[in-house]
Amino acid sequence: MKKEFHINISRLRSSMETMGKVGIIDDSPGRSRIALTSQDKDGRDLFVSMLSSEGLDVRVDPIGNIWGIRAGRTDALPVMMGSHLDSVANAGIFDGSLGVLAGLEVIRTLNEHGIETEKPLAVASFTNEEGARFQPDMMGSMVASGCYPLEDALQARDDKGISVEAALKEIGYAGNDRLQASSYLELHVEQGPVLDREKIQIGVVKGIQGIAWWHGTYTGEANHAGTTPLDYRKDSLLAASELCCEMRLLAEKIGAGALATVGRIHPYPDIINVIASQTWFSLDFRHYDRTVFEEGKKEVEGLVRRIARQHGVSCKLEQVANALPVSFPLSMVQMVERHARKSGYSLAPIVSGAGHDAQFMHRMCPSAMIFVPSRNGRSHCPEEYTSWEDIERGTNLLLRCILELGCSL
Ligand code: HGY
Ligand code: MN
Ligand code: MN
Repeated sequence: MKKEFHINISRLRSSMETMGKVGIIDDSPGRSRIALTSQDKDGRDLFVSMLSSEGLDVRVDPIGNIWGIRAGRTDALPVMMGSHLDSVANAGIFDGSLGVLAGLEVIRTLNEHGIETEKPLAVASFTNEEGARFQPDMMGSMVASGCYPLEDALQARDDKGISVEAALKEIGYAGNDRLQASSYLELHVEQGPVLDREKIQIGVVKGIQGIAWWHGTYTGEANHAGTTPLDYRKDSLLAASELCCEMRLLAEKIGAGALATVGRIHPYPDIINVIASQTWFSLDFRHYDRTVFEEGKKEVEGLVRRIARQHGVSCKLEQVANALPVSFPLSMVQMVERHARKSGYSLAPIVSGAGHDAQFMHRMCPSAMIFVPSRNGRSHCPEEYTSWEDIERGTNLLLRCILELGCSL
């Protein structure tokens, strides 16, 4: 009977807290490792140094995904763990970093106990999961899984017109390796309120909802705020503001968990006494059911056009992300559930509201996710918090599953 062994939570905590210090800008409470910025580079460099000091074979692919490989008895495709190190602005320390550093902790634990596996193991950090600067989000895993052409990704541009290709070269992370895996498992904080509210320790993730993003522009007429009668106005900002409210009403009308968000809105010229001639906005629509997701996208696009007509402004709409809803293979989900039960953890099935790299690794190989609770459901903010006891449970569960997938000897 093999002696049970566990991960080292203080070692994992120290890695998480060290990574959490990377990207603190000025005295903001959060860190910002926006994809392909110097702060992201600092996080990447730290991760590469951690992989190298663990003796892993470090690889980088043409879209900047980084992974370290631990040799197995055979040269089969590796069992991969991972997530992302890029963040939104003013972020917490858990989103993404947990999946990457917990994967490293699993490998450190196996090295410490001299455990061999049939299959090689790997831990990855995917490029631009967040999509905060370059769209689409989950860019690195989309390209690696063949769901998005590398060329299109390299040509994506940020608000300043800088391309992914130029930014990747600037930070020195344009590689030549090819990322492949025989199975993929991602540990992540829930980023929602369910597990924390129900006092459940482990979320057994059945799937991930669909995500659609658009960039839109309303174009009206600049005019004087003090002389232009109301019925003479072609007010792009008023149209975009109505769209914000109508997007919320549309999600309520579709119901069954539909979510619609206007996260960004920029009027031009953005002057107190000028009616905005142009207003740029972003749209985010999500649903877990494929039919509702497809229908909902059409309703969003119809809503944008209807409001343009009502306000006498023209509209331009470009879809910039379209991640379909996925359900993970039953065998993978049942493996997570089985090991969680065996470990005596409370558990519940859950569908992920947030997008994750597993949404695209699922197209490459059998994939699944493990969730741990987010206190008060907060994420994408410095208040993001998960207890170290929850993280220890989640990482030990990741270890048990990896021993099964890797066919430990
Ligand atoms: O938007 C998302 O759900 C992901 O964090 N990119
Ligand atoms: Mn994430
Ligand atoms: Mn995120």
